[in-house]
Amino acid sequence: MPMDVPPNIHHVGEVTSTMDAARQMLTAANGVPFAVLAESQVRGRGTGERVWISPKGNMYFTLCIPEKSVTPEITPVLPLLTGLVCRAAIMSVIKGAVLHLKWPNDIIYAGKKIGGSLVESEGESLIIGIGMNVELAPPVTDSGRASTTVNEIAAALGQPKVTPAQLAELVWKHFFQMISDTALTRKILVSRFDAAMDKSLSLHRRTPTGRDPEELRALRLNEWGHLIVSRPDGTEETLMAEYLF
Ligand code: BT5
Repeated sequence: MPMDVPPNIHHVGEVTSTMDAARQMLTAANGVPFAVLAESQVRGRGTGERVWISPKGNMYFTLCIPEKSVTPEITPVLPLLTGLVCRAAIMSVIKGAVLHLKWPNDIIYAGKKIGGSLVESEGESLIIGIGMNVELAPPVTDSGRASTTVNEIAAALGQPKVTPAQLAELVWKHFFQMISDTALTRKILVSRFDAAMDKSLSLHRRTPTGRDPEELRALRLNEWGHLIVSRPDGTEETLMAEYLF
């Protein structure tokens, strides 16, 4: 995949979810990378069928690429790559902003959530959904972390507002740059994510009804991109697929 794939982004109004909209366009795309950028979603979703609150004003973006565009070594850590891409996109447009990541799929600023990603597949395509709060920080009611927006960071640093379309183009550019980097191994990617993780956050396992009271702290990632956490008693545990608040 060449480094500079020109943006092929379909702008749409309200959709159920850009994941569904992208699936409907897959056959017509015929293996050519494309993305869908929606104004709002009525059934935006997070991982594990959680709700992604999707009012007009934020970025609802789904990128579709042939699975062969990503090396097999990187595919299992695609959520980590996507987080790094989103962080780089925001930091490229808001000078001096320092964003962090929360394993495995959240973009964090000052302890608050700006966005997250969701990786699915269909046939031989990867479908990568990214939600980022650009203008509106919806109140999060399910014991999730408080939210913030890209434009709150811009305002705090005295810089111009960013639009969802501008951010989507930057995500596209950084995504293709990263997957085209032939020097990028899983080990390098994992160590970059590790360096960008906010290790000060108090983490809680999600349970079917809320959150587990045990407070965990991120320590480091192992070479597979799994998270090693410390428990309150100082013991360590490796998490592979758990989702954390
Ligand atoms: C995610 O899931 O963070 C992945 C979000 C992916 C959304 C994009 S938008 C484009 C594409 N189309 C879709 O339908 N989805 C993708 P997860 O880590 O499971 O986080 C979900 C949790 O985040 C919820 O349970 C809430 O606690 C919180 N949340 C929901 N909406 C939020 C928002 N707008 N801002 C901040 N936090 C939010």
